[in-house]
Amino acid sequence: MDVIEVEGMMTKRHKIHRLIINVAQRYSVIVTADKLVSNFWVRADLQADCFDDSSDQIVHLNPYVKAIVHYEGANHLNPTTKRWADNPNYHDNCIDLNTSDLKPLFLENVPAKADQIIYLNASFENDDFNINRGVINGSTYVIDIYNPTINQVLFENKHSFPPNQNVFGLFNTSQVIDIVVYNDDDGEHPFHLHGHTFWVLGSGEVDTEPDYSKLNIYDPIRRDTATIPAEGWIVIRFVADNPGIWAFHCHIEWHVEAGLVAQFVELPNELRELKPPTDWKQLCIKSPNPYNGLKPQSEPKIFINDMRNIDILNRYTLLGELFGK
Ligand SMILES: [Cu+2]
Repeated sequence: MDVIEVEGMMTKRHKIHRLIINVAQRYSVIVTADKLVSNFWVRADLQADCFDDSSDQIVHLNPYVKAIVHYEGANHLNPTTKRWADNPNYHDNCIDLNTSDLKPLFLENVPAKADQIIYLNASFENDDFNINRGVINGSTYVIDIYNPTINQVLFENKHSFPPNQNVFGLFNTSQVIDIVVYNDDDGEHPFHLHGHTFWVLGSGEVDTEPDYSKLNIYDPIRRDTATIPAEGWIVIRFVADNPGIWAFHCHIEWHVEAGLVAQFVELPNELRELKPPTDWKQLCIKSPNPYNGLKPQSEPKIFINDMRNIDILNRYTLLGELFGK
């Protein structure tokens, strides 16, 4: 099969027989059905080695998912095709498809240098309550459902934000921004940027360092989700020309809840000029809070996707404030 598109960017055809894809990433491929009439296995293997060692659910999970490609006129028996024999160790590398193999179909004018470089260190650490939290530059993001950053910018004209909002970039003018992320964690993280696609100028695995003279600014691919290898790094570039408050976060969903989130405030003056209705503010103030900030009496279960779960986050915030975090 040939890769032809990565997250909205058309690429030159690149032949593969195994597509490595991480959470939130998207590719388009063309499969050429040119074999003799028969049945063929299609395999989707979860790379269990990329999971946290402590996640015992792997034991109960079948990491090999199969389907059948059936040519018209073939029999209705199971295929007998075998998996590809090459690269038997690919499971050990929780990394993206080699970006140097992927080339844009149409060459782009990538800005030659950045106006601003933002350095982010991502890690996981236990907090004072022994809860494992995602941390960026020493700070874990705590969601503020009552007064989110966009409301603070729109309705309060704020230029500085509470430390736990992890606002690591405030771009008042349209600039070329480089984000250099060091992953201090021993697990990989697929980072996703809202509001933009970014050029992937380079990335590296453990025991390597970014070298600006070796980054690809000639023909990098542009995408919106890129894997930062375990204890590795990535350098991405984008033009901050889109008014908004944009999250840059690991797309493993519980890592978001755990706080592995950065925010960028982009062109706040232009954002305010959009003059959104002030009713927006009420949407957040009216968020349900059945406990009124008090300790819950008996609520043993956490219901994922249930509004009560949001309140548990809020409770965490309250505890954090009480203990002066
Ligand atoms: Cu993550």
